[in-house]
Amino acid sequence: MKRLSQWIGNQPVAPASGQYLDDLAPATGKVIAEIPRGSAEDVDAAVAAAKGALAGSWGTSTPAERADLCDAIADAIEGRAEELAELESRDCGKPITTARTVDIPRAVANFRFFAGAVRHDQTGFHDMGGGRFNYTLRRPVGVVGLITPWNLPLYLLSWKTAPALACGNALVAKPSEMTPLTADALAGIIADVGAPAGVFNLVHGLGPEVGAPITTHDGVSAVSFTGGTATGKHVAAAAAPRFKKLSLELGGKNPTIVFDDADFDAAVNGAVRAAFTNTGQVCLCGSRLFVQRGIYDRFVAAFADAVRALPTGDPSQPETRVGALISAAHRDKVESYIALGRDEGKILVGGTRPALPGSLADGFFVEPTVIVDVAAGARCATEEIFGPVVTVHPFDTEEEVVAHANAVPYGLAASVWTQSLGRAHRVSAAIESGMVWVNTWLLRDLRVPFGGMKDSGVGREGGHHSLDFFTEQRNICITH
Ligand code: TXE
Repeated sequence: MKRLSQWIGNQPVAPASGQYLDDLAPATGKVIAEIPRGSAEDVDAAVAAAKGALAGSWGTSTPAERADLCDAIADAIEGRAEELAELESRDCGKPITTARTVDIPRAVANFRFFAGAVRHDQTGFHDMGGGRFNYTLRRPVGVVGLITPWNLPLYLLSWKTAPALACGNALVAKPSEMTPLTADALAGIIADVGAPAGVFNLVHGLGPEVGAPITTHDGVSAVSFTGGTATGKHVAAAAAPRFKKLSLELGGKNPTIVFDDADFDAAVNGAVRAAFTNTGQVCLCGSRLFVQRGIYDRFVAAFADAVRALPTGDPSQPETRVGALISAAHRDKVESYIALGRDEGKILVGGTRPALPGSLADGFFVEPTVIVDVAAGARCATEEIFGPVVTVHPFDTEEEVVAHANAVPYGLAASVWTQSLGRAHRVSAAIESGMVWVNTWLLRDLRVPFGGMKDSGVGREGGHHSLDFFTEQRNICITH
């Protein structure tokens, strides 16, 4: 059994508490590792190491040097891609194919992208005439706290680590206690490729015991958090009175909207992908499917057939599309919504646990589930479930479906399927969400603003938005 360490100043160290927590494999329910039960003392040590890095050579590093470091990290992740994909799949219960094709390649891309971003960055120059002008410097924020969830562990940790490092900050990162393995590997990689000690520190442990001390620590100047909306409220309340920069990427209850002029087969495939990628555990998943009345019956039949055909079960098998849920507690939550769906509507597909052989029998699996004949305002259709469950609703008009789309507290993402150019623009502009995909879903360009509105979060990351978040822009006004 692997026992992990904290990583402080490039060294693996034991937690001050001397205590460890179990890390389970969701596909079997078995303990696969022990992780340090971190505490405020470990966070203090990590912040001190980070400050030490900023006071040393890292504090005067150039963008080109930091870009080279990010490229070296990308190369090292790429060199260990298969090993990391297996770790991620085992730790999350996610299909190995998802880990191989989405999680790990994206971690590589994040480091390469932000290496390029700081190499090519330009800052402002404002000429007032008459020998008066302004120029803007970017400077690192300082010590930055990164708090990340369990659904896309390395993907999201690297999405924050890469720009934060490229901008010259020193980091204190806290991965989810449920998925620590690839974060541990990343800390080792960053030390191995020669990052100065203290630039990247990793503190494992529980949210209230490690995450909370990061958000309240006076030495931490900015916090980037991805996780649940309820936790995001705690993080915001802790960070606001201390005037920390804050980026919050929270939950979603995203609509997939299919008009009767859509490319039918593409829309069916897109709606399946949107609902069930990563076993429905992506904040961007389309868990509310609205289908225009003229094609509703035909669409629901084809959609249900496609969902029944999704290979569900052993995450280590390359053909598996739907794996395990992250934990027994999360499966209980998902099943409570399926029970609610049975009362509020009708279960058309799934709704039960799959019968799986051997050690998988103790895993946290639920069949991909489709709920129909349910009001658009029902609880199972408006509250975040974060599992392989989708509700399907007919609609008649654009106005009606936009009203449904906007009638939830969340505003993260949407996908709209139509061949009408005018309708695509009208509906996309009317939906209250940070991102809308038209005739596709989860097609990502790392330059664009990524984030949500309403209860889905505050702030944007991606491209120069990440550079803006992870730097302080300082304007210098000069006359001569
Ligand atoms: O997330 P948490 P959980 C949603 C999804 C899910 C729900 C809860 O609906 O069912 O959130 O998931 C750390 N101060 N999403 O409970 O608790 C925690 O240790 C500081 C959406 O796993 O928000 C972990 O590292 N940090 C989401 C991180 O916060 C705290 C992805 C996220 O955990 C803390 C995951 C505290 N007081 C879940 N308490 C998405 N947007 O993709 C916990 N943490």
